[in-house]
Amino acid sequence: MTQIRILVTTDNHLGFKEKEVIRGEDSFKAFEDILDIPSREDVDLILILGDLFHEANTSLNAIDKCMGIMQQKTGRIQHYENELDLDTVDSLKLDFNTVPVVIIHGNHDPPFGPTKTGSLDLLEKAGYIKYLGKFISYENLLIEPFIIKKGKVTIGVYSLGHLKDTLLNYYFRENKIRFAEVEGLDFKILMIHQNRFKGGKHGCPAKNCFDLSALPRKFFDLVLWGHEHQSFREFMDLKEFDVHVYQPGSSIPTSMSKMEADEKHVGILTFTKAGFNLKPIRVNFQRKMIIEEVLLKDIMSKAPRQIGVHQFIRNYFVSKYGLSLQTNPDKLPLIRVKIYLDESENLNPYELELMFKDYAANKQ
Ligand SMILES: [Mn+2]
Repeated sequence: MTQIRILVTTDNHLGFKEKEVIRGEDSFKAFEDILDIPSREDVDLILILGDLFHEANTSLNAIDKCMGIMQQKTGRIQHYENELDLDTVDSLKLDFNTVPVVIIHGNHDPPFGPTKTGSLDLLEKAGYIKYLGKFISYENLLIEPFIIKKGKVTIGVYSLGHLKDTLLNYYFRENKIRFAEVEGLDFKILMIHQNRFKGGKHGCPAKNCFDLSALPRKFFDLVLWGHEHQSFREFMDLKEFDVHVYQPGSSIPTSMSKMEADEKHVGILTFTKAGFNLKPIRVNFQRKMIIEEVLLKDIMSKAPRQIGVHQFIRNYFVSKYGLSLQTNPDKLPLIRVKIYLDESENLNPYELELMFKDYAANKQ
């Protein structure tokens, strides 16, 4: 039975904190781990849902490292138009062991300037990726699917690179964006990179987000959602919108929050003529993230008199989380501790930062 196996990843944020000594390589290490998966898992194709790069004005370092990793792991492929026939993909390969990579841009790596050029255009010209979802105008836009075929299975991938949520909602509301109906598709999927509605007071979103009800009803079998960093291991069944969503989440954390502290995953979607399923895979390279809030009063009640308050706070967290001095800086965790003080209490933040210097990968 024919199977199409697709690795889905997003928000790799290559170049994030690239100037820092300890975690400058984190984004590249996680990406390298992810691109090692296809050789183990018999993957036909990789989809990246935006924010491959952390900066639109991508540094040469980030582009160079990204190309270096792709050269080794996914290789290059000849230019292909609107269809990729996986049965004949071998004839398109420019390098040994190539896995095609299909991508949209996110809010961090959009095309910009008068010529609307971005780093993804560079990668595409070099043969490393197929770049979808970039449009010059959204006035009366008919989005055609990118067709992926293998044996008897045909998937239509509709793509929409990041656009401001309010603007995108406006275009949909005014019926300016439509999706082309194509005969013979077994599955229709949509790749987007937007804020997702996560509830709010009286059904009103707390911040701008893409209005899912704008999508045509029962049109898509699956929406692949980039931009949201929380990593999910299962499909979300959004009943009110009649759609299944898969949100792999970012491959590295770019903020110190509880939502980002969870383990990071990518997913492998397996399509057969009969349906599809998801296998989450943990990203190998990831730092432990410790986030805690304490009242100074509470922890100091256990402190012996002769020890300084800053030192005591450090010792408290060192023993609570089993922190240790590491010979391998990759093993250092990310630490964010909030300490609440009474009016009578005082702490020196610089002194505290110094105390944790050798125990944490992050500077602030
Ligand atoms: Mn984003």
